[in-house]
Amino acid sequence: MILEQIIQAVRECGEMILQADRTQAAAEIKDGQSNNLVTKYDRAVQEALRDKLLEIAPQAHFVGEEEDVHESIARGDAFVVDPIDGTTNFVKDYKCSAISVAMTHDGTQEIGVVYNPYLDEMFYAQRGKGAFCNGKPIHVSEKPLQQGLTLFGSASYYKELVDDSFRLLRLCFDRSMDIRRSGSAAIDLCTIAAGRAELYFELRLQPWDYAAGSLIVREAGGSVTRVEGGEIDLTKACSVLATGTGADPSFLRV
Ligand code: 2AM
Ligand code: CA
Ligand code: CA
Ligand code: CA
Repeated sequence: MILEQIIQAVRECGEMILQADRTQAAAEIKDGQSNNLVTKYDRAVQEALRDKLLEIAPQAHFVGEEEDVHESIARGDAFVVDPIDGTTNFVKDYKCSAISVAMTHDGTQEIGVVYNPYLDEMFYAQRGKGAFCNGKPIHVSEKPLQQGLTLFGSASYYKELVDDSFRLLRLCFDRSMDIRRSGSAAIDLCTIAAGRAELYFELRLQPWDYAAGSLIVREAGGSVTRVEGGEIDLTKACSVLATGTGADPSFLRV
């Protein structure tokens, strides 16, 4: 079964994150931005994933965050991979990062796997077959936001979005019990999928941040759209809003 094979590959690569030599985790700056980091482990995990995943499905395209050129996922099978989601956390040894792998067919997610090696939590979903964490079915929360938690990503690396992010965050803060910020979009999406929080938003993410997690949320019964409404788009960066069944996010759109 391809799902089990992907899970096995991701689990093995999770071990690379846990075993990383902290003295070797020197961060380089990406795209000339001081808060945009990459380490040799981002590249090493991605290379290991590429080898393992293309052995499982040699016909598939491979799209990874640290890849220089991004192939199209529009036709056929493709893997959309974030080797370490939460690189800043990894560099800080904050112990909140994940591996995110989606498999798509003709541009639609068929399989999503997100692994948090620090908690040994393996989240996965197959389209139409429900969502699971470590073998147990998971479901989103039914609670209204007033009895819930808001998760957000600050999109701090897109300066033009910061004012809007914090304006929306304030709206959520006033309507929920409290707010949380993990630093990993993939973990945030799985936190919604597992019913541990009620609403998550971030104003700009890349496809590898949400390709797997968004399928897991939907298969857990939740909703994933853009913040402004409309479908998320796996071919480019977009905003992401994920909710359980009890949270009404319409206040974010006025
Ligand atoms: P990353 O760690 O894989 O880069 C945090 O708000 C979320 O945004 C993380 O999932 C992080 O993924 C993602 N992100 C995307 N671009 C980023 C950047 N330039 N700097 C920091 N986080 C970024
Ligand atoms: Ca990421
Ligand atoms: Ca990453
Ligand atoms: Ca990154």
